[in-house]
Amino acid sequence: MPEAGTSQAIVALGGNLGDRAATLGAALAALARLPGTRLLAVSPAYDSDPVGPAGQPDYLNLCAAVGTRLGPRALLEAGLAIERDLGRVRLGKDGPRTCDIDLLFHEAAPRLAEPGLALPHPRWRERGFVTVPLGELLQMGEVASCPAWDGLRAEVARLAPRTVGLRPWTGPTPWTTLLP
Ligand code: PH2
Ligand code: MG
Ligand code: MG
Repeated sequence: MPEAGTSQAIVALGGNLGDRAATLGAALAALARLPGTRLLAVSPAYDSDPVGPAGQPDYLNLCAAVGTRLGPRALLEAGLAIERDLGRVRLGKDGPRTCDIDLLFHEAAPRLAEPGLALPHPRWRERGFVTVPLGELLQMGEVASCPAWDGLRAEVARLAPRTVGLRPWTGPTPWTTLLP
């Protein structure tokens, strides 16, 4: 049951430096600890070919849904703070990183265009490492029954599945302990 005053929001996580599964687990744990926030579902994870400058390690990518009382700006800034806490190194556009947390959708702000914050995320359709786990997330638990995502679910289902360069992750998934 959705709680009054809470909205669902969907984030995409990725990283390609250090112990990737441990880092994504720590990022999800930190998201789950935000005020008025709980983790609703985490998609399957994918080991993915890097998009961007050549010569960087493969990424680990997944999508997750939270129920939160935080608005989009507060959630975005909390995600950036978590990236910093996890020792994010920014090595140029599309360069290697320990942890990237991108806010894709927020139920309370279906469309938003502010400096540094556009919703839906303007590039969410462009990359299989987002659209593939997103399609799976939208079928999971409380996310599947959220009417806010009905249009999105239909749109993702119409996209050509872009699984090239994606390999289902068979390594550790420390985030499962965070789930209800
Ligand atoms: N993120 C980027 C650049 N390239 N490639 C993969 N496979 N996964 C990512 O998350 C990713 C990327 C910039 O955010
Ligand atoms: Mg990104
Ligand atoms: Mg980012």
